[in-house]
Amino acid sequence: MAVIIKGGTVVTADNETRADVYVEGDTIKAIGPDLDAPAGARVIDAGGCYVMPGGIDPHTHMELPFMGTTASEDFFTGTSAAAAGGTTMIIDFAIPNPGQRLIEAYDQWRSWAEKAACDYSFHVAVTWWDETVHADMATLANERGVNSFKHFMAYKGAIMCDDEVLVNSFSRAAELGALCTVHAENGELVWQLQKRIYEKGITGPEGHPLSRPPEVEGEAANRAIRIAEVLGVPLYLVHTSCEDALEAVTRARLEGQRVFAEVLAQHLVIDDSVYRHEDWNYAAHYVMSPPFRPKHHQEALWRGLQAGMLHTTATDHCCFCTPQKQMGKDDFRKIPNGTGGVEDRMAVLWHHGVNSGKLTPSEFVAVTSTNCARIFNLYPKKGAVAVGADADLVVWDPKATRRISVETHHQNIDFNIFEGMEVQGVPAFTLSRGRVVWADGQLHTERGTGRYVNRPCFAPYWAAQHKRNAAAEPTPVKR
Ligand code: URQ
Ligand code: ZN
Ligand code: ZN
Repeated sequence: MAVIIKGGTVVTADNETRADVYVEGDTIKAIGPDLDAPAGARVIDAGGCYVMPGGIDPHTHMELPFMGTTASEDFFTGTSAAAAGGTTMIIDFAIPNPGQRLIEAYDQWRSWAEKAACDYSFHVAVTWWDETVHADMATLANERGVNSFKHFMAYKGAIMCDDEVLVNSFSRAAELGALCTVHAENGELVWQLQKRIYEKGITGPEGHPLSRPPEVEGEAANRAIRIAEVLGVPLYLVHTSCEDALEAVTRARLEGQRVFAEVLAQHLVIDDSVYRHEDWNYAAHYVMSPPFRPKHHQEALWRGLQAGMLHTTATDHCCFCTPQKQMGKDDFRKIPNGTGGVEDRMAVLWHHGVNSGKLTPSEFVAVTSTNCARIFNLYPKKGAVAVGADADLVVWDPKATRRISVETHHQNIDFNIFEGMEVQGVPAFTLSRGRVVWADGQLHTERGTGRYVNRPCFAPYWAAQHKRNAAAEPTPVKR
């Protein structure tokens, strides 16, 4: 299948150029002014539009088994909704139960993802430790294209890592040339605060943010950063939601430590007033961790994104419908944690980021696609408009408007956290490896056309870094 995208302005993380883009099969074949359309090629008129790399969402949880239920969005509906919003790749998570072989969990998630409609990859969580975990991390890193291992510092009694697991796993990742990622909340503090708040008689969703104040995230962020610093392993903080965690990232980066940080689109525009809504169901739909914060944290997060201390944007798309949220009707601790957003991330960021002047179109491309591709070693296959790159592209119409609503979204959830938000700037066309999967306001996705994407480790670089750290190894005093 050949497609030529004519008359658009190509926007990369580096610049904007008026150019046509010619696609043949899965890849971009030519970029330049006034390209000829070969006979039979589909012609897309991109006049007045931007042509950008398809979005990459580095943080989703399709069909996640969690807190006694399973997320309502599966890999087909979730990647279709992503395509409707201009995202053409997700990085999801294979999360073993404590005691379960990492390889077994990875295989489980791979089988679930075969129905995907756009490309995907997996971070693999380390939720326990013994020699088999040590071995499985090598198999995943060297043979399954996994270069990032996730650690939940929250969720005590379920998938939480203590410092022993963190130190063992971070050390192993350093040897393998892999990246460590963390959900940074002090799980013990959360556990104790939840209990105290519940016993005070606060059982509704308003108890959720009270049990996870910003300090709880700031402590864990700093602890993970310091452990990574001592062990010489690169670190990536997921869903950085508050000033406390951002300050820890900023300090480390200013000292030259290799720390990256992610911010969710929703944490940039939604504040904690949602938890005080009179309707229980409404408030419960915003129960996710870390929670939504007081407004001043959003202003700090926008500054962090502009300053390059936050590198990627994501959604942590983890959907639970109202009946599922009501599992916590009498106890906020039992409300399944998670919100949707994979379809709305790019439009929300364009409207509140580019239209407001906070981000240039190139910076928008960097934080929605290219930085993620570079950090997770996908670039330039992904995250680029370049000859030879995968033809994951979005034709972005900066004038078109949309009112975000559960009535019109393609996500498999009965609520939209951005309900009623008017945005200007939406995808007119989305291509997934050369297939037009979104056009004229209609989805054209097909089950199973998505492919798993290998992400090789950074062994050469990190091995050198590791050797450099090793050079500083102390030697015994001869006595
Ligand atoms: O913690 C996560 O990232 C998963 C379990 C989704 N839920 C959430 O509240 N963020
Ligand atoms: Zn998390
Ligand atoms: Zn998550």
